[in-house]
Amino acid sequence: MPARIDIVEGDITSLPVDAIVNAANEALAPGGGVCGAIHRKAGPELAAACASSAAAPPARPRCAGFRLPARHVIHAVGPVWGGGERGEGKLLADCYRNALNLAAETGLKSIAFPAISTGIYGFPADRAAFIAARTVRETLRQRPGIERVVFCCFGRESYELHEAALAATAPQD
Ligand code: AR6
Repeated sequence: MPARIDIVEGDITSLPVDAIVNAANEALAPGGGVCGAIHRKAGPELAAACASSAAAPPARPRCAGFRLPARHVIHAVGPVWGGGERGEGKLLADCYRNALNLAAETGLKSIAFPAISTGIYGFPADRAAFIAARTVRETLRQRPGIERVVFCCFGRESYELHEAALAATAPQD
């Protein structure tokens, strides 16, 4: 059965899924935005787990969820928007693809994404939603173990952009 792709509007830290994806920074340190919200709700154990995985080569970007309803947190470092000529689109696609691949390789079935890079990192939200929708659809075709992907949108505008992006990338019958 093909995976379900849902869009929800709200706070990703309330979702009881196998993994939520964190829009992280390279140091995997608690920051602002969705990252700050995830760390606050997970508790200090998440920052401690991040510190030890950031220090251990190769970095292991999957942690337990601790006090979150999600079982795991997958850290993805999105690109900082610099005008679009610095490979930002490919880097953003890599975030979605790598997170889904990691989830599939470790047997996770449901995963929720925030709109990576579209806050503090300044990636245009409409382009980002399209890249997210296209990359998730492409990757799911190769990853039958994943049953549900959630785009967790913070606000109505983001919800509508993801709705439009999913419609624009829907497979033709
Ligand atoms: N649930 C879902 N989405 C949220 C939430 C939430 N609780 N809070 C914010 N968003 P951002 P970035 C949305 O800035 O652009 C951090 O400090 C938000 O509206 O969190 O990738 C990190 O540590 C936006 O649509 O991430 C990095 O340093 C989206 O999440 C840096 O910011 C992403 O916004 C990463 O910047």
